Amino acid sequence: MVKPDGVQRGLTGQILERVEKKGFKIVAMKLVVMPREKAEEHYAEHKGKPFFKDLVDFITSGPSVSIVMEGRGAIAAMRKMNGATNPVEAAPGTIRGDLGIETGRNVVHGSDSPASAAREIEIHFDPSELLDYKRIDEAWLYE
Ligand code: D4T
Repeated sequence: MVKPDGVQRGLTGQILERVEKKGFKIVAMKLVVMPREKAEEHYAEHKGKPFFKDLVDFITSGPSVSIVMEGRGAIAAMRKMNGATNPVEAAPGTIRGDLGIETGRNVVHGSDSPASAAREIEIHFDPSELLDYKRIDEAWLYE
């Protein structure tokens, strides 16, 4: 997900470009202002933590771009590409390392396991919004 700070700062294109250039296939994508209930469900694991309200306020504060992407090792690779949660600790070359400063404005979110990806996809998308197609470069991306 490109969070509202990423959208407002005009970073959506370059973030999606990194995903596409890496070779991952985007199979669903939408621009939405997340409804509060969905945001609370998305961040359910953080309920009760001191930053929960600010996090939900922020994530619902404007449009965000949600995508579903696929590829070998996609979850771990995307987490690495996103960089550490705190952007000042994120390595240069990562999205947060290159584009962010504060944890509460860390530009992107990525699912951290197949189980959380499945859970989050269900929150953000209807199954009919996930598209099944082949990228023409697949034969050159995979052995
Ligand atoms: P997300 O979930 O957005 O990809 O971030 P991470 O997986 O890298 O980090 P997380 O779940 O620990 O935190 C979720 C979200 O909460 C914000 N946050 C986090 C915050 O505002 N203050 C904090 O102290 C922490 C730990 C940033 C990301």
